[in-house]
Amino acid sequence: MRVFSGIRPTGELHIGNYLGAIKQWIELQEKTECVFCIVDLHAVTTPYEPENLQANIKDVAIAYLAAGLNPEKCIFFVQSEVKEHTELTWLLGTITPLGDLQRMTQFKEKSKKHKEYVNAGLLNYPILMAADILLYKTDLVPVGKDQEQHVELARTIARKFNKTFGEVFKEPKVVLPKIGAKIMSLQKPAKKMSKTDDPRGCIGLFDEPEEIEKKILAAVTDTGRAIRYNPKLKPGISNLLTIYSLFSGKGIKELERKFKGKGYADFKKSLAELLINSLEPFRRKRKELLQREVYVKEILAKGQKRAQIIAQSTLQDVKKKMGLT
Ligand code: AQP
Repeated sequence: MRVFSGIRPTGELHIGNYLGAIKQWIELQEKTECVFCIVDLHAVTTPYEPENLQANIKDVAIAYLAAGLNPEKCIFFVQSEVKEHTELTWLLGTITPLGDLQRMTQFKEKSKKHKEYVNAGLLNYPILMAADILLYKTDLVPVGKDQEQHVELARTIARKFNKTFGEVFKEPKVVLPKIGAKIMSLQKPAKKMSKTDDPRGCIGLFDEPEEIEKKILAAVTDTGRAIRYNPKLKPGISNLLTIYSLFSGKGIKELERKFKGKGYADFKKSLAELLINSLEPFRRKRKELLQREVYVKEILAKGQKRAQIIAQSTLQDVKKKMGLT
């Protein structure tokens, strides 16, 4: 069984990225072969500052390590350093119907958000993601809910390639966490927590205690007083309960009982304390790693070499089947 997943270096990672994706990765690296990528080529499909990109890549590498990825147990590397990703993207593009790309939710949402930046790269994003996944003959793709549709498309592309040219790819399966697949913004609980949205709606993995407290106390709640899980009627409190449950390991029902008769302020204070304590080891580890730039670079270089061996072999098969060699 091989696992593949990635994160865009578009800003500080948040607890949504952690609960939706990284937390599963950490469990999976103990059980099976894992390949994790910093997907910088995906990051340039939305507006970005070229002068900050290298620093953002380094930040994500440090975040991966600080959150618990173990380079002895998984491969991790920077996407643009393994050229096979872009070559396979081109080849897969020739069998991907335009209509499939145009109906992708993320394309529609990001096109609406960045009206001045609706580029062919944004449209082709899912083909690059399919190439990322299929190059490693991946079985499982642990991601948050927002990426499920893209993994579905990767399956469709794999099937079509195998049928047209002969068997090369596996059909990858998405792995979503049972809870936490979509952590919502603290300010707009109808929208997902996102790196590039309102920073007040998002708890960074390395936020300082004062910031965490301020953001949680200012989180939008709902009418009424009860701490009850009901995403339709009480989206704000339900999102906070989900976060509480995932960081404490306590079930939602247990938390409802614990906070019965208490108000939102008590609940939020307790959640802020829990998050400050839970994220403390991440902050500490990150501070250490910031001093070890050479070590981080070596890990990425080693990851690149290991990833490339697999990627080259798959691309060779693909080109042979397509009559290109
Ligand atoms: N709110 C979320 N809840 C659960 N999972 C989430 N993920 C993202 N947001 C949430 C998961 O994190 C992984 C990495 O995401 P990404 O960086 O590749 O891109 P994204 O989905 O576009 O994340 P952001 O934070 O919203 O970034 P920006 O603002 O740059 O667009 C994925 O597995 C994703 O599902």
